[in-house]
Amino acid sequence: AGLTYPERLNVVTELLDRHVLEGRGGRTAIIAGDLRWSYADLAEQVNRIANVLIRDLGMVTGNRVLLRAANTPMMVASYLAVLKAGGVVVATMPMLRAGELIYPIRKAKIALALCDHRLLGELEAAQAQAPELTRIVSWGDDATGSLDALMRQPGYENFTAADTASDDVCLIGFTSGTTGEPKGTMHFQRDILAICDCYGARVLKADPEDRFIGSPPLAFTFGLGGLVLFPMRIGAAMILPEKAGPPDLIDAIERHKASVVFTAPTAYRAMLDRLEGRDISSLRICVSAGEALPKPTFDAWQARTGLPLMDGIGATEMLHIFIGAPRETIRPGATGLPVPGYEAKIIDEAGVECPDGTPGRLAVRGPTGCRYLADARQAKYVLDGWNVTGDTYLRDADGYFWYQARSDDMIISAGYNIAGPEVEICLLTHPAVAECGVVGAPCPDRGQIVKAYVVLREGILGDANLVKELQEHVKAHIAPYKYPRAIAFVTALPKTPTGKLQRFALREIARSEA
Ligand code: 3UK
Repeated sequence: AGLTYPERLNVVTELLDRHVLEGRGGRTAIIAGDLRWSYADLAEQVNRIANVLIRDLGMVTGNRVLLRAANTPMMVASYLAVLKAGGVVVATMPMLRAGELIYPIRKAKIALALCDHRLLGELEAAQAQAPELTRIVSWGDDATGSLDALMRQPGYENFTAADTASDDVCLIGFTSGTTGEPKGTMHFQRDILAICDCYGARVLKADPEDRFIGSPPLAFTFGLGGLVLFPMRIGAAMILPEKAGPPDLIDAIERHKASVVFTAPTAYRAMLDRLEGRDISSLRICVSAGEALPKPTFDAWQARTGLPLMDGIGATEMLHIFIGAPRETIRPGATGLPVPGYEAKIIDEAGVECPDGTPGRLAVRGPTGCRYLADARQAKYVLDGWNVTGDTYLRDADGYFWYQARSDDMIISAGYNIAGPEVEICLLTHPAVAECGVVGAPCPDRGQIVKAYVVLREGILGDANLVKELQEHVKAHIAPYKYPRAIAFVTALPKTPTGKLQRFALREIARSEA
């Protein structure tokens, strides 16, 4: 994809300052409720924060800075300010508790944090147990010594970008750690441009008049790319709703005429149930990532909006999406093709490439991955430059990649290998089912049985008849041995902070219920 960047590169010069220098400073960068920041406004806020970092807080190039905030304009400005000052961003999900904040602080030895004052409590509680964190500066309450007050100092409106190398580490993204301690994945200044120039330019293909919106937190690289980097690379606007649950997302799409949306399959399903009488016709590009996109969800969204959902698999390790398909080449049910600039392959247990059509482990190589921060697991998950994912996939004869399951989510029942997601997809085609999670439950006879946890649509009662009906539904549509022998009706499913179904938590529940 022709990705050569100069040896010295500060990504904020390219993403932000260039727009101002080239006369696009008046374009809208951020829309948040009634607030509008032009590119010039944003550039000034970034400069002010960068000056505070260097002049008041003693940050030097290469220092790591923890950020803690929801998706707000100040979060965006702080993020870019750390990059412009040559620091390393460690952004944390707003919903993390003190106990979860300690790990990244200690692992990355972070001395300085910037924090929205509304989220200070948990960070201060973490600090009590992580003495490496010596300084927390908050914003939003305009207190003495707050970031707001420091930013207003005279002469702070200009700032010269740190002279960073294109391969200086500039962000550490922590994985959600569903399979052990979180892993810190390190990314370079140039990686940030690379995702814009690969996925953004070649697959997403948005334009400067687009208005981007979505729900993933900016601390999750899915949100960072989709809501901040992709729009900025082309001078488009980002909409940052105060809340980002499905009803708020619909409100904000309608109010601000959003045209590009980034969210997870669950949110698309939840939005579908709430579109009655709403006008979301401003949308033209809808990206789904974070979890497998079931074909029934693709079909329902297309039937309702006329738009295909653009599936894409990404990972914190790779920074963003590395398999997806441009709108004109989408194959419903498949994740897509390697994003230009990336290579993907399917390997067996021995690391040998599988023939087309045979499921195996997905491995990926490209410009943006993958280096872990001080982690012995590098040797296990990065082989010869290939990042070995935890996903089972197959490639068809045309080169499209089809998701099967997380490798540890395969259910083995009476000798049959059953992919939980396949059963979930089938259950989702039943009109009573809103959400579901399918896992293996221990069984003395069969080793495991297929057990489904089902959230029903509003107003539907889960009884023995419905259990029977759902089981018959599965048997009628996929191989009968895959049917869920046990079905439990629940009001909600366990999710990670990044919105993924926690199948391991369901497995625990299934084990305790067995
Ligand atoms: C799963 C998918 C099937 C898959 C992410 C877009 O999700 C992101 O990063 P994480 O590190 O998780 C990675 C894992 O999530 N997954 C993501 N997308 C899909 N599975 N189909 C999909 N479309 O198990 C993968 O290994 O949290 C997504 C952009 C940036 C990201 N960090």
